[in-house]
Amino acid sequence: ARAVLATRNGGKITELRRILAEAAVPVEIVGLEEFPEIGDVPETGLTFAENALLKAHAVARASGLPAIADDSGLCVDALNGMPGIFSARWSGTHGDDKANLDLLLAQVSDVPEPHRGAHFACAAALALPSGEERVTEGALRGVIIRAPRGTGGFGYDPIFVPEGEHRTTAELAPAEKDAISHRGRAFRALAPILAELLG
Ligand code: ITT
Repeated sequence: ARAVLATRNGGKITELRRILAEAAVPVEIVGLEEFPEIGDVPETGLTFAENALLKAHAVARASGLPAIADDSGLCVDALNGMPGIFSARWSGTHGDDKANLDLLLAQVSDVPEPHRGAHFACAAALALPSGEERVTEGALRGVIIRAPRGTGGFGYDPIFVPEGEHRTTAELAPAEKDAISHRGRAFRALAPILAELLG
């Protein structure tokens, strides 16, 4: 069966293709670039799960194919869980990873080490053209460091060190990040559902 990956975030696309291939999901993944007529989906939900489902349903409806979406972000304890669902546009410019990361670092510059906890969260959604839906979630706890390190991953990876690690998620090998990441966890939980409903 074929399914559309309902995201325009290049970092996510790379990771999702890798995670789904590793999980041996019996589904052919098609990119959104095959559907240029599908515009951006307004993310008006209040949670990662709501937004992932909104994106998946909009793309399933418009494409006529099952759609898989990811809504994710970084929740910082000292910022009461922000940027959270606003992570992609925290600086005001959607998708400007560098500006988002710099603003976040400035906002926690006065926060002492014991209070620099945070987690990445990911909701993985599947929607069928029939309206049927499933959603799974994953998280990764860690801390926000003071200066960026590493070139892997995307987004806030250079300033996030997972619990029990000394490297940032931008310093991990791709397979190491997938093994522990919010996205790896959410999509490995979705994999058997994809196999059951689409396989
Ligand atoms: P789509 O809606 O097209 O999928 P988007 O970038 O707008 O793309 P989100 O609203 O889910 O998607 O925002 C996700 C943001 O959260 C992303 O831009 C990063 O800033 C951050 N983020 C999510 N997962 C991350 C990860 O694994 N590492 C670093 N930052 C991450």
